[in-house]
Amino acid sequence: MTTDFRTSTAEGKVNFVNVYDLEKAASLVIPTGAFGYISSGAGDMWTLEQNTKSFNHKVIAPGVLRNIENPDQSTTILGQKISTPIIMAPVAAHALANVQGEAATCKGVAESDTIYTVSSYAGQTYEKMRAASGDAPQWFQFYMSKNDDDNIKILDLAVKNGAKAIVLTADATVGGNREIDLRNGFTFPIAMPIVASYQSGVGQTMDAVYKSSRQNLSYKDIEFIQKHTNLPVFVKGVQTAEDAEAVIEAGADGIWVSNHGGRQLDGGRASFDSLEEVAEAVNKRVPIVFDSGIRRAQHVFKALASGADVVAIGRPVIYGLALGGSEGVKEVFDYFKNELKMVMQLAGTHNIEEIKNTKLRKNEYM
Ligand code: PYR
Repeated sequence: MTTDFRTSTAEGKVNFVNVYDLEKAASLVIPTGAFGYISSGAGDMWTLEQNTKSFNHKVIAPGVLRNIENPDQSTTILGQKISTPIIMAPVAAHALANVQGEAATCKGVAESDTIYTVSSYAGQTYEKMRAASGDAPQWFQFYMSKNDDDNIKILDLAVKNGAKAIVLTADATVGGNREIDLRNGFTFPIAMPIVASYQSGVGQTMDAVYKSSRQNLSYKDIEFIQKHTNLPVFVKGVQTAEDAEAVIEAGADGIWVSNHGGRQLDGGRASFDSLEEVAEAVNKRVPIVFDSGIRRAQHVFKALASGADVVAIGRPVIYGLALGGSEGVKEVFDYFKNELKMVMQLAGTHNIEEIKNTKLRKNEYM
């Protein structure tokens, strides 16, 4: 990190009522440029907004008299048992939000007994992240270099550090129109050690960072990653049945439905609106991860009932990190777990399988 960048140093309990309050509080402790980068979306931010609003396109029809005293929200993905169907999404440069950076997030996620996805653009080394997370499960989100020697080195490092899956990010080959970053003149104050062979990070705009990565991604990259890691490969950014079919045909081991948190293609459909179509095409052949727009546990419930096996959250965790370090991160997962327990009870579901088999109804009021 450069010395002139100052951000939160918080560690401890946050005490928030909901994620919207958390975001407001985080905006007061994260410097303007960094908060703009984290919180904003592309262009008019229409897609960013629809990501959360679109959960209202379907409603939950609760079941009653089902003895819902102790619902079980634990689940298994790729053979890994986790305490909740909510995992940590890949997010760049956590030290924008808290000087403790990824290590604190890794600790909070490990204590929440769920999966942490390491970003290619992490601001810390694996040594620091692993020291904080122990051997808790981690996946690695991959932005490919234009150069395959770099790619092999980056994948080797992920394998060496115990990655259980590789997430090939296909929705961010170039930067979205991040107008807030332009207005704030935002550049990264933090280096990116994992991809240092092709990207320094410090002083770079997001656009420059993306341009240094590979634009000509193709179906062949799935096999390339499998061959060099022997690990399952998720393709992240799938939003249509056609793409789901094509990437499964190309050998993908999992699908990650995402529009990159509304940060890329403004005017694109909300991620939740893509999910049912993708899940129907996948037809349980491979697991589905869903992200973009989750702010409440009813959103988690609706995503699972629409075909996701697990969901990933990003910004809410980064706000918890800003306000409370590793404790804040754990508190965000606890918030979602507590709320999901309540939603499961009120909906009359005992476990994740039952949520997945719940038939949501169309919203008749829109
Ligand atoms: C983002 O800014 O959205 C990244 O994925 C790095």
